[in-house]
Amino acid sequence: MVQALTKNSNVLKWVDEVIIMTNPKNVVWIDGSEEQLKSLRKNACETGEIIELNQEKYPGCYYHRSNPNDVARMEDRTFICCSKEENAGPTNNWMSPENAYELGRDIFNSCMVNRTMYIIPYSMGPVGSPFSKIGIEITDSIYVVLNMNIMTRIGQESLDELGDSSDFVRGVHSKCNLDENKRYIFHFPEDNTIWSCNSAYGGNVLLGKKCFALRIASYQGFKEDWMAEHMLILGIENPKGEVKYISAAFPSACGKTNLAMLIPPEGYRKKGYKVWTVGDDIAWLRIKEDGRLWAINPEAGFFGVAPGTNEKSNYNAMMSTKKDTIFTNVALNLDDNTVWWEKFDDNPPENALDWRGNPWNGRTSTEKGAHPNSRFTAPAKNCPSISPNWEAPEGVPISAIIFGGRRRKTAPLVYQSRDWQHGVFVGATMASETTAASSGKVGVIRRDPMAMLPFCGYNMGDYFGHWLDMGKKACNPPKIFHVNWFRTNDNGEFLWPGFGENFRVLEWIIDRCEDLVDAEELAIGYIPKVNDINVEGLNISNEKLESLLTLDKESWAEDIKSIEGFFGKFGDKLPKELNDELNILKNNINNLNN
Ligand code: GTP
Ligand code: SPV
Ligand code: MN
Repeated sequence: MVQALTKNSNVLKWVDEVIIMTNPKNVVWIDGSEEQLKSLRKNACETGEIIELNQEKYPGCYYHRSNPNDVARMEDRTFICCSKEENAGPTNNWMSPENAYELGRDIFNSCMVNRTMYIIPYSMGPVGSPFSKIGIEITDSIYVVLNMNIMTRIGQESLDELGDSSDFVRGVHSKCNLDENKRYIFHFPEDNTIWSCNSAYGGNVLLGKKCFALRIASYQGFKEDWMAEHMLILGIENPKGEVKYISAAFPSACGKTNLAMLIPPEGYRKKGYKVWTVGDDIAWLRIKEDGRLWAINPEAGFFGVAPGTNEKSNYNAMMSTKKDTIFTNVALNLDDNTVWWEKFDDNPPENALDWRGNPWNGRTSTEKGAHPNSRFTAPAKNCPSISPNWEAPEGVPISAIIFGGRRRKTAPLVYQSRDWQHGVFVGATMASETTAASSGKVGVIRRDPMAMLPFCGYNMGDYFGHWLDMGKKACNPPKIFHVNWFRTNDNGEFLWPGFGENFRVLEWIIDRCEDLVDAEELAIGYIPKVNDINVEGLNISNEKLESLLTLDKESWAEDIKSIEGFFGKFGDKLPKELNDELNILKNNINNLNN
């Protein structure tokens, strides 16, 4: 028997159960040492699971291709397994814990014969922070170990932090045979347990991320008075050196990483403005004695969308990937053993392999070299804009919360909610076009409350109630805004330049929080006066800006119908306050005269 890294009997008993179920050839406890990681990398290179990249250009970097049937989260295979179906709610797939455990046991049965089992203890959040939580993931994938090492804090420290406690999230993952028909991601919020089988990709298998830090943690937060949200966290430093923090919830592949690492336009930089990155995907928030919401980033790395990322669009993300990074499903340049993806630069490689591993010529091929959901896993500490407070155990105080999605029309560039309750309504009625981050059709508008539709571990009606409650408990809650970088003209072109220029909108948001700028109160909330968005140095006509800020009665009326349909699903679970807000919106839109 291998030497365990802990004497915690809760851990040892559970590990034994999983060993009996999966029957591995070897068992390895991950202690987090560089020596152990080195030998795992070597091993994975020998089997072809990962490929070592050009170590001069990309020191410490590796390349991985997942099975072509396994390249994104699978929402239709993701289940919340709580005892009562009602508690999973109308937006989640539900399976009873008995059935899910039985099905899972069947699939896991002896699935690790001839394989090595890795036991990864990890902390979500800086080890020792009062916000942080411990998880243990058991997996048969070295790729998972190496990614978890970047995305979380793994190893002995986390076990030491856990001590004798039974308060840890139990994750079991096996690639099994990557059989799509037997692929399941089961969450048991009542047991702090996650079982994932037949996948080896991203959010399905890095169990600390979406499975724990959102689905399980959202339920823990509901029970324990805190919040787990699909949000980036950033700090804006003004020329006086004061930093205000903002968190923002956008659905998958809708711009969180980009906004979190934004570089302000030149005019602002010259004046001394700066953006600091705290997190790019997940925030855990708690109310402190000062009545404010404080947030930590529970992760330690970025699992970012590769295509579209380049030195112009997101310099800080590009720099984050220059060392100790794993690239998944991008193109492999065979000439110099480096990576490439769409919009990486204007110089696609001619002698390359695409994300499927087929020969690919970037100059002549009509196919994409990288999968649209190809990703980099990069350590947060590599990021040039990483905040000096990104690991502060007490978190950072949040001044504003921003919701946003991809909307061709309807939602204006930016607006502010009238108060917390209205802000919760704005979040609860968010909608966005689907993206390649999840399998299924891309570009379809769906309602995605707080960008949490695929990630809420309990009934979303109760989740809305929890949001309302938290606003009542915090005597100084953040102001709530909504943005839309994706409005288009009749030709389908984006009206707003986006990316770094989004800073102009953040400035208005911060000024609103400080009462430094006026606004117009319209049907949906407070909208900027056209002259209050600073467009200095930006080539955008007043006409265009006005069109970004207008409300179209017809499309809002349509949206209201869709909201009514969506809210209808929740029955009694929908908080009355949200219906009140819907009625206000209906009245206001009815009274619009365009
Ligand atoms: P997940 O990691 O899936 O949660 O995604 P994310 O929300 O972090 O999205 P990310 O920042 O990776 O952006 C996804 C896509 O949106 C990329 O292709 C970007 O190029 C594009 N994008 C991001 N910001 C903007 C913007 O301001 N304007 C426009 N037009 N596109 C943007
Ligand atoms: C997302 O889809 O929102 C992601 C990528 O951040 S994954 O980790 O696959 O969920
Ligand atoms: Mn995400």
